[in-house]
Amino acid sequence: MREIVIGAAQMGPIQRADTREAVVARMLALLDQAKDAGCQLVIFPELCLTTFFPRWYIADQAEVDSWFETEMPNAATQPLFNRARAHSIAISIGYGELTPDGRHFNTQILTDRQANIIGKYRKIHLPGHDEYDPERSFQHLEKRYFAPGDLGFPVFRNMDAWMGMLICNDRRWPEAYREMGLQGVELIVLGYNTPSGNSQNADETPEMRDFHSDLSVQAGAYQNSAFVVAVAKAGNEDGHPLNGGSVIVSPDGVILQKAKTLGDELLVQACDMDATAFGKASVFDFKRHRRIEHYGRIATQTGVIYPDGKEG
Ligand code: ING
Repeated sequence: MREIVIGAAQMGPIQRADTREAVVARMLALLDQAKDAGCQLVIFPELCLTTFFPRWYIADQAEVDSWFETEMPNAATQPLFNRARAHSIAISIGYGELTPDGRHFNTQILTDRQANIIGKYRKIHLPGHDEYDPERSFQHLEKRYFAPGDLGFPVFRNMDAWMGMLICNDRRWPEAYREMGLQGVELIVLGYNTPSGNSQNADETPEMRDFHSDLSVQAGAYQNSAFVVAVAKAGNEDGHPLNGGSVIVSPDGVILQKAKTLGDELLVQACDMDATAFGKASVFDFKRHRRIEHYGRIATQTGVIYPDGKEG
């Protein structure tokens, strides 16, 4: 039995005018609540220190950079790391990373229970577009503000388990889970900021987008026999609604906990990492069942090429 009591710390909206200090105060409250609930690991959302700024077209690079962190921890987040260490709680947080050599990433880090950063992931699947798009009801400029991640899909040993991270749109791509599944991952943690509407299809409902989020995460968990914890930043940010619906999903793909509000809300679940073993030794025993000689396209072809040779 390798039980980890996991907290999914969903966060409500962060307004463009909110300070990092005000946000960290909310995160500290969630961390204290997690301590009282017996959590040993707490997951915070994607870009959890700021509003979801890719919804805004920002021409001035200095203003864009103001949404990023140049070091982690830093003055604003050091209290969070200190409290996590005091509570002996490992944390995972998402933030905009500006590297010393000027590269911009949508990043998630993972610590051990002494607040040492033991893992970093940089978002690989960047949705949206890179130029202002007047056709859209709102912008989604992740391809403008972030470079694709350059760290692959690493898996880290933490708390006697194999852990990996994804960020938001990554959860829609089965290849992302499988890259970690092939490293024996037992727990995948991810944060997301998912607009409640589709900027290109006014008919798509928040319920449909919640369905697609759960569908993706449940499939990823089941097909790789791993726990998946998906944590939203939710609610109305400056008039732009984000979906909530954070979930903790079992290696069988079952939703064990799901958030009920669009605010700061902690889900808590004791997860036995040994529960991942049966799936990995039976239906998803990759070594016994996979036939990689037939999977060539997945790793060598980017877009659609029809049988008649025409490109999609
Ligand atoms: N947000 C959304 C997400 O992948 C999106 C963008 C929503 C893409 C729905 C496709 C469909 O959840 C981020 N930040 O990736």
